[in-house]
Amino acid sequence: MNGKLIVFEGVEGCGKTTQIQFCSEWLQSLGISVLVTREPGGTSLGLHLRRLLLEKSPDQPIADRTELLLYAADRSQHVEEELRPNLAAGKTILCDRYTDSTIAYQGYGRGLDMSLIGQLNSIATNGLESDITLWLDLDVEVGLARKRGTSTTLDRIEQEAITFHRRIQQGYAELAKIHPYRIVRIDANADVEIVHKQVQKILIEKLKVI
Ligand code: T5A
Repeated sequence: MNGKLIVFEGVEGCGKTTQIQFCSEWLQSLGISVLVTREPGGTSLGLHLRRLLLEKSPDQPIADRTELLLYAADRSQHVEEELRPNLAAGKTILCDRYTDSTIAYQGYGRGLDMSLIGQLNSIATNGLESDITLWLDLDVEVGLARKRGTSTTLDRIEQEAITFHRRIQQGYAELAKIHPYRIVRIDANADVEIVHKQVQKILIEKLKVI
């Protein structure tokens, strides 16, 4: 594959969407062909799954393993319909969340079996890994406060207990230790422009984008 898959990860409100927008504009200004996408919801089918996953329905709670399977279904469709064809066409893909989200949220957060998650990630991606994953490291309280500042309602997962979000944060820290070459930590507490400079530096150093 000629293109590059750059994934942004982190807890709720850590600034992924903001940084992906900045990064996309920067890369395009360099003449690089960019695709911005996300999980869940990077395809038409995925948009339906995203709604099922994130809308809060107190009468119909989603079982943890069902949730895991829905994220895997979203990813499988996304990889086949968007990621592989665009990588083959040489695009640089900026993806909001990928396999590490499932390990962090359904593994560390929900406590589901890690080997089961590994198997499902492998089936859903058919072996497609990111070229680099940028982990925007931010305290969960700060991220949730940012979300509350901009939106009147929180989605099903954002409404989970703070202990759930802390386990996810811990999960990302452990994943970054386990995969030091693929996952790069970025301090997401800084101003938007400073975080963007860190993103630029890492992409220049590690992916030689310029
Ligand atoms: N999920 C997903 C799983 O459980 N398993 C999986 O396998 C996958 C793929 C997705 C949900 O699904 C879960 C994780 C999530 O709960 P989502 O709506 O895509 O849901 O939620 P998030 O990915 O968390 O995206 P958010 O929009 O909530 O957060 P972002 O994109 O990280 O943050 P952003 O850029 O929107 O910024 C939030 C606010 O902070 C401000 C922004 O202006 C905005 O107001 N901000 C800053 N403020 C100060 N300083 C900075 N540096 C700032 N950067 C941004």
